[in-house]
Amino acid sequence: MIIYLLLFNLLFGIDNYSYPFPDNPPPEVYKNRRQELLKILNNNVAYLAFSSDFYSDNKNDKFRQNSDILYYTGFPYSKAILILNKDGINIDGELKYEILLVEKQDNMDIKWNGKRPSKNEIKDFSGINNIYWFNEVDYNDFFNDIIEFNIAPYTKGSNFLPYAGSSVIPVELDIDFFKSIKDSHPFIVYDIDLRYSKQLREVKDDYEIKLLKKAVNISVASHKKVIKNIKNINYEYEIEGMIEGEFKKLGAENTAYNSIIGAGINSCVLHYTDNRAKVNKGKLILFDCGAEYHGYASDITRTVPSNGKFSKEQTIIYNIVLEAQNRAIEYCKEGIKFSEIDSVARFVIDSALIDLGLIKNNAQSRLYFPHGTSHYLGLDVHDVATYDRLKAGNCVTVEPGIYIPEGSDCDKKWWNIGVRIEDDILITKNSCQVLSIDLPKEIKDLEEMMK
Ligand SMILES: [Mn+2]
Repeated sequence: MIIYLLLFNLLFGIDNYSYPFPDNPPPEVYKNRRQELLKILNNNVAYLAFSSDFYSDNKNDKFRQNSDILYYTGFPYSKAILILNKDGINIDGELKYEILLVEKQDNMDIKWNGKRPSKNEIKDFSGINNIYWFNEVDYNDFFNDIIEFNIAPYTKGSNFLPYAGSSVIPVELDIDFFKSIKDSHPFIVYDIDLRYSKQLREVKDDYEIKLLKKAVNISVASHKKVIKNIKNINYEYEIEGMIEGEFKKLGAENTAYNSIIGAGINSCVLHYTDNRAKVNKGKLILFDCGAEYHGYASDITRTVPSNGKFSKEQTIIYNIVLEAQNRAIEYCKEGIKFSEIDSVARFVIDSALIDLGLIKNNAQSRLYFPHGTSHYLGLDVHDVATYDRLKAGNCVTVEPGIYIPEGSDCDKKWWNIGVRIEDDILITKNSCQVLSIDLPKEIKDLEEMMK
C-alpha cells in the first residue's frame, strides 16, 4: 500500500501548499537575523511581532505578512506570534530564546483556506525549534521577568511613520493575547517601535539583495512594456492594468504600493491613485509603479509624453529633473548623510528653476519640488531604517521631481507639467549600483522606445 502511495505521489505530485519558495533564504539566515536581534535587545525586554491579521480585521484583503515576521522567520501565514528574549523563557525547565506561536488548523480551516505547514515544516524553513500551538502553552508564564514589550508595528503602506519615533499605527493592544497578560503583569511597559529591528533591516544581506533585484527587474520589464505601448494608451487605468498584469505575470505577488498613474494635470498630484482620467494627446504621463516579490519592494517612476515626443517645455523640465537625479545618484555612497541626497538634488533643481524665473530663491524650493528625494527600500517600500549615514547594503530610492499644476504663478506654457524620475539604488563599499539601470531615462532613448 505504502509503495502505491509513494508511486502515486511521484506521478501526480502532492501540492498541499507551495511554500517555502525555492529562492527564500535558508533557515540559518533567519536564525542569524534572530541572533543579531537578541544581541542588541536589552535584558528583560521581550520582542514581539504579530502576523498581519492581528493589526487589521479586514479579512477581505489579500494576506500579506508583517515585514518583521517575514524578516526573522520567513513564515508567510496568518495567526502567528514571534517572541524573542535574550534572558530566555522557561518552558518545562528549559530556557527558550526564540518562540513561534501558531494556531493549529482544524479540518474546516484546511478545507476553506488550504493547508498551512506543520510544526516540522515551519522548523525546516525558519530554523526555529520552539514552535507551539496557541492553546498548548500558557504564555502568561513566559513574561514573569519581563519589564518591557518591544512590539513590532505593522509597516506596509504606513508611509514614513513607523521610524518617526513611536508608532502611530498601534497594534490592537486589546487583542486576547494582551488581555490576560495585562491582568497578570500590570506593570509591563508597552513600546511599539522598530528601534531594534531597523538597525538590522536597513543593511540588506545577499539573500535580500537577490530578492530586491528580482522585484526591481520585474518592474523594469513592466515599465518597458508600458513605454513601448504608450501611444496606444487612451486612459490612465490602461497603464495600471498593463503594468500590474505584467508584474504578476512575471511572478510578483503584489504591487509594493498603490500604482500612481497621472496624465496632464494629474502628473502634478503626488499621491494620485484614481488612475481613471483620459490621456490627452501630447500630455505627460507620470507612472510610479513597483512590484513586490517575496515581500521585497521595488519603486520606480518614469514620465513620458503620450504622443511619444517631448515638447520644448517638457524637455526643459524633464532634463532638469534628470540632471538632479544623476547628480544625486553620483553622490550616493557609504558614509554620506541620508539627508544630503536631497540637498544635492534640490540644489540642482533650485538653481535651474531660478534661472528659468520659475522661483525667486531657495526659500521657494518646495513650491514645485515639495517632497523629499529619497527613502529606504526593502520589505517595506518606505523601509524602516535609522535614516542616518548610508552604509554598504542600504537600498534607497532617488526620485527628484518638478510639478507645475494649472494655475501656478508662472507662464501658462509650464502648466500641467509634472515630472518625476525614480530609480532604486544599492549602496556598495565605495560607490553605488543602480538596480534599475536597464530602464532608459534619457529623452532620446525614451523617444526611440516609443516610436
Ligand atoms: Mn518612492
